[in-house]
Amino acid sequence: MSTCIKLGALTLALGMGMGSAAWSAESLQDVMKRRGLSQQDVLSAAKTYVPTGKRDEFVAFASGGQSGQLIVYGVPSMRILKYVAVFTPEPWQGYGYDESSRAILKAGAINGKEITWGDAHHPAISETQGKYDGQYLFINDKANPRIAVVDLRDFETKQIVVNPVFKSEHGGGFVTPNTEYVMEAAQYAAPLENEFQPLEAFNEKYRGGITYWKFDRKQGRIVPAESFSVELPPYAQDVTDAGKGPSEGWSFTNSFCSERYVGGIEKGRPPYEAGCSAKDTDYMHVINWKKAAELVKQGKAKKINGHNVLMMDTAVKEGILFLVPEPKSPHGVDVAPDGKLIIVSGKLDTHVSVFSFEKIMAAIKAGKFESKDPYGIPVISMKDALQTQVQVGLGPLHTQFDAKKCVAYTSLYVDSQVAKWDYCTGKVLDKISVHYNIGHLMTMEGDAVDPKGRYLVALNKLSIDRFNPVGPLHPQNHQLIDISGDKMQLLYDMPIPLGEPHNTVAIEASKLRPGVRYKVGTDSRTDKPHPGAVRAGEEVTTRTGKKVEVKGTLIRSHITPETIEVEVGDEVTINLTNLERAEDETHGFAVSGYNVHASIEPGKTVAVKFVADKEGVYPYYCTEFCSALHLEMMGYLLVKPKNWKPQGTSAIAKANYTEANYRTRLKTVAETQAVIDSVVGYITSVNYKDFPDVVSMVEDATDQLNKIPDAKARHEAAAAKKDWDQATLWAEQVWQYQVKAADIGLRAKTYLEQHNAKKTR
Ligand code: CUK
Ligand code: CUA
Repeated sequence: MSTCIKLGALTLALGMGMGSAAWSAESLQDVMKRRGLSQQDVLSAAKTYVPTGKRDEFVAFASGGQSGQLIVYGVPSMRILKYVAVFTPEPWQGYGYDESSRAILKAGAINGKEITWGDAHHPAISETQGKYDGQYLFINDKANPRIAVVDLRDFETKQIVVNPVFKSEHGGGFVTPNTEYVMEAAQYAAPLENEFQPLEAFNEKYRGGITYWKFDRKQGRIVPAESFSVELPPYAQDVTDAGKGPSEGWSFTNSFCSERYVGGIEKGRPPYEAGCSAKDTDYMHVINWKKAAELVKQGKAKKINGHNVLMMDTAVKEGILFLVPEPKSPHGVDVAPDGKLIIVSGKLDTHVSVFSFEKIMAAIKAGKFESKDPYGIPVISMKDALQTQVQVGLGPLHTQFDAKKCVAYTSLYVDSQVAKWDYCTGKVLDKISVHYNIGHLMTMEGDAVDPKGRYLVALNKLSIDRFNPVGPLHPQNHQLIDISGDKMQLLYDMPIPLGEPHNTVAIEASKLRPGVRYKVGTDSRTDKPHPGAVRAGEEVTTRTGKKVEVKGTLIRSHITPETIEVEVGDEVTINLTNLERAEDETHGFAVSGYNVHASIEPGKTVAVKFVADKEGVYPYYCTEFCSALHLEMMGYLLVKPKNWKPQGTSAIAKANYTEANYRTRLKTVAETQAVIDSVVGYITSVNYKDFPDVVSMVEDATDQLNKIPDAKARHEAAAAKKDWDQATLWAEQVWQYQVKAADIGLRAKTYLEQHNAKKTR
């Protein structure tokens, strides 16, 4: 009988304990020989390998590029931990398939059109005094100018805001040192108003700009009404960075087409690539954002599309906007940890240019400008702003910093190399080849005021021959490099099967403190109590006109309710609360054929909504393998024809259990109780309270055991009435609760044995 087999398995598992590990007889040398590994390979492996049960020192967040997601992985193991759904629906997390997450995506609609993808480039972790604080993460969408907010307490997207004046952006996701603002610089110029203007009016009507999105840390949300933009010339702004330390209050934004070139290869005009690289220099925009914010408060901004824009003439008049020539078609702009230097790479130059903030300020103070641009913006001469230029190699793009003083790393796209150099002495210290065509690069907390060094990840644009071929579309290749010594050492190639990542940020793992459960009844997308939440025993289905609303619950291993009956054409809302407290006890919820899915983590409440527009029978079920009786975590949505009436004698078929069946169940229950008692006996005989993980397992098991009295009362009441069907099944339910408790108890026992728990009695 199935119950006996299951009970047998429990007893067996209990008796076996940990078992003994069977070690391979092969030695390390044997394995090296068999797999053709060098000493260097083995050393690299030892530097990246994180043994089972151990964790990474750093957690990296890579932008998912066109996938519109965020990729989370550990460093140095390079193990992928999660894809966080941001701009794109993601069914596992229910993102875009339940009501609250749909509302987040809907808020990102442009001109009333829902956009279901994004081109995510730059993730940025929130900062306090220029240090990563691990609370929030921001990421931009280049294609549809938007910024998203991810809360690192639960790694969920909480907000998407649409830029009110840009039609394209790129320099987005970067934060000011106390996360007062999230910066978003435009890219391809367009009229700020939502209107048509011919390309002939490019110089007069097309504009760039930079938006400073106000962030309310307490609410964990961007406040659009307190955000503003600074109007900029149509120079194709690019990457942005915030000043820090002495340069705090200022921001720096590149541009790559100060030629204001308009292409048209189909009309016989040279293409953009020729026209936008014709001049020897472009402009770095130097902006005093602190003062800009004050000017906006004083009412000096113009409302465009209901949004505050500080116009160029105001910015010039108030002395908050300056230009500095930089080598043509630059890409990266990176402020050094001390906030004194700004490092710019010209893609078509072999140098990195190191600008001095002090010199820029001196020129501004002295009113020493070489010219004004066509919009009247003062231009500081390059030589007045430049500290030094260092020849690093071909195609320099982005720069990151080391914990070691003055040490920087610059990616060389054309050379497919990383250059390590000293920005104080101007010396190149080392170079390493990467595979291939590196874009961004990342050191640990490498753009904060206190970089951690240790590792560098090269974000390569091409992987070509690095991995097993998987068709013409190749995986991305993130290469892990050890930078702790004088010479850089390549440790690991990591294929990323989602793209294209542009930038990545990594934080010390200890700074992240994500929760394991929500307060019961929480809407995770608003962080507020969910109106559809109910507690155990309060489950209810109500009808208002053609609207049917279910407020139900989930706990191993049943969904309450198990039947939902509606009439064709009804609008159905199903709210479900996960009553579990246990870590990792997520339930999923799907209804056949209605394109809804929810991921409901412990404590969370989620609603799915649809119109039951076709009569029929629709099973619903839990989609996470949550327990031994997971498959039984199911129910039926019955969509009945209009005015349907039951025909003849209708009753659910009886099982015809006997008193003997009931007694057998009771015997099983008693035997299982003995198993539970023995496990409880072991756990309480050791110092289990010293292990928080075990304490929460014990809590979880207790939750299950606490449900037994109710089921027991029911089987006893049914037995008193000689209703053997009900009596047997409620006794079976008692056993189900026992099995779950025993399962958790055994897990706790194994844990304690593996962690050498000590006998206390
Ligand atoms: S970007 Cu792609 S390599 Cu969007 Cu910062 Cu430089
Ligand atoms: Cu809950 Cu499967």
